[in-house]
Amino acid sequence: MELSWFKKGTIYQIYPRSFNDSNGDGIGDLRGIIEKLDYLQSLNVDILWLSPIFSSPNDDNGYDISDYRAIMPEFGTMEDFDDLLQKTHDKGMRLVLDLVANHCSDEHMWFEEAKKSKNNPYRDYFHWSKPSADGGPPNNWKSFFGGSAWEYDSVSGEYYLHLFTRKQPDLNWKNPKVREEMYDAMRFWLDKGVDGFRMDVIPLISKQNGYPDAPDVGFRKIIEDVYANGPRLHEYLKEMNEKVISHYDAFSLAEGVGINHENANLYIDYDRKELDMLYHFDILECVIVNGKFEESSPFDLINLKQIYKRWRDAVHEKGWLANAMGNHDFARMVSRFGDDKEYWSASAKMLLIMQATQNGTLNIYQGDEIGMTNIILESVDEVNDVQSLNFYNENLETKRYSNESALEMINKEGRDNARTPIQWNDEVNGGFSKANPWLKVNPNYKEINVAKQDNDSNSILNFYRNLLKIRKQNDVFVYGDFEELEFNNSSLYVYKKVLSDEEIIVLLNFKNVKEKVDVSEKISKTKILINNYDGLDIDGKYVHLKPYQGVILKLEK
Ligand code: TEU
Ligand code: CA
Repeated sequence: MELSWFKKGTIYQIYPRSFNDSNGDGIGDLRGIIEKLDYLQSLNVDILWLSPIFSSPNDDNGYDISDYRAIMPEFGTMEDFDDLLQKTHDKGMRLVLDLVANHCSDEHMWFEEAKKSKNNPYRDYFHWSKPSADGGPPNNWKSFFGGSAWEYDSVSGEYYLHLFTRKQPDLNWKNPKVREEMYDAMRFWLDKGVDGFRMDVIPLISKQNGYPDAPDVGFRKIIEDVYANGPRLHEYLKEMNEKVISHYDAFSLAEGVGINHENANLYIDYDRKELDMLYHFDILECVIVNGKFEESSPFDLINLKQIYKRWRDAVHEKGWLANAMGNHDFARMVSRFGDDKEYWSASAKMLLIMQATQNGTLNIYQGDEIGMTNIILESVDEVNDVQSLNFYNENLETKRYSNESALEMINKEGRDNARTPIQWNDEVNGGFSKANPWLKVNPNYKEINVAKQDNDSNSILNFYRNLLKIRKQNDVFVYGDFEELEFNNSSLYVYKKVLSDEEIIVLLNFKNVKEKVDVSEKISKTKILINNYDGLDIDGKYVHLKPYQGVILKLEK
């Protein structure tokens, strides 16, 4: 097994807009991140991943890039970036950027040129198609953010493809010039010393020939079968690896939209030399049936265990996964999978124990280390996220739900939940900014903030610090073989990890009541390595776990 720095390292995702505002304009920025590097180092994380920091009109908060080699002025300057990179490295951490290669902004020079005429040299940088016979869009493809994926261009009488918003035209990867442009942009950052890329919706870059209609199946299935995994995808990924990534000590992390456990190895099998790792959507979407703001299913622990198992079995020794339960696209982890009220602290810690002991690179999203929770937006005027707004506006027309229900759904699942400013202290705006922030601060900042938890040895924050440190010292967390115990237990997740003579046993209670399990024999020669409560209640042959209790036991030699 190849032991690379990115396997053992913990990734911490920063959403720069919401992280820390250094100049008082209400928007987080690069200097703001520099100010917090000591804090980040104190977390014992190793790799910082920045959501897009490039020039952008911010239709989708930076995921619509208008210049791949320029820093968004709101975030700072290139000097600020160079300084951030240098200081991150000085502290022994790595920095990775977000590569949005599937689409750019409609305000990118390429698109501005392309729409001038059918003969423009940039025309073929994008996907254009004639209207269908009735004058409508060329096919039935839907955008991820609602409505048709095609937008009419009156100048040429053709439609262009945008799988996301109409301000995010999809790039045509069939065009070798597009590929070279993207590789050059990657080299530009890698030459500066950047340590890799998280690759936004990378499975979507190759489109089906002739743009055939999608079958009438759920949206998730359409993504897998039609939008992702296109005919030339792996050729492009190999080329990207061969021409760019392989020349640097840098990794590629795919956002695994549309990747399932059956085709995952095509992306990450070491021998194929395409991508280094991926994070899939099965955990992130385990309660989502077809798509966000639609029907959802209740959380089911056995289902979660099955997902982890089938991915473990599928990629075992062939490739590597990253593990995430939250990011800027989903509601807050503790609100979705834990209990953000009575057992807030215990459940946030328990969820970390689970992720830190699963196979794969641990991926943490900003704010989860202090247990930040979902926010309640009081009216649609407070909503920022384009996905949520599109859903709301579409619903105004279809009237499928009442406006109140639509807002409730946004509050439950919407992306703004994860994007509220980081709560640094109990001062105005949670210490994020002196000015009115671009997105409302969660009013619970007086109770939940970094400063308060910094001084509390029992806090979620100090639990993260401690667990991440222990993880670094115990290779079994990362490389151990996973052995499931009590698989059919729907309240408790119990497993063992073994690496030669190192062994840990993990006991996790996913219920808000006490649960018992008979593992006394197995744990007789162990000592507690980490525990989110004081003490472990062992009575005869049973171990009793408190609500959301999580414990890691280590076999004593
Ligand atoms: O996300 C792609 C993606 O699949 C998400 O749109 C996801 O389906 C959705 O948020 C969950 O309901 C990436 C970025 O992470 C996201 O922020 C961007 O909006 C999107 O690509 C377009 O670049
Ligand atoms: Ca700022």
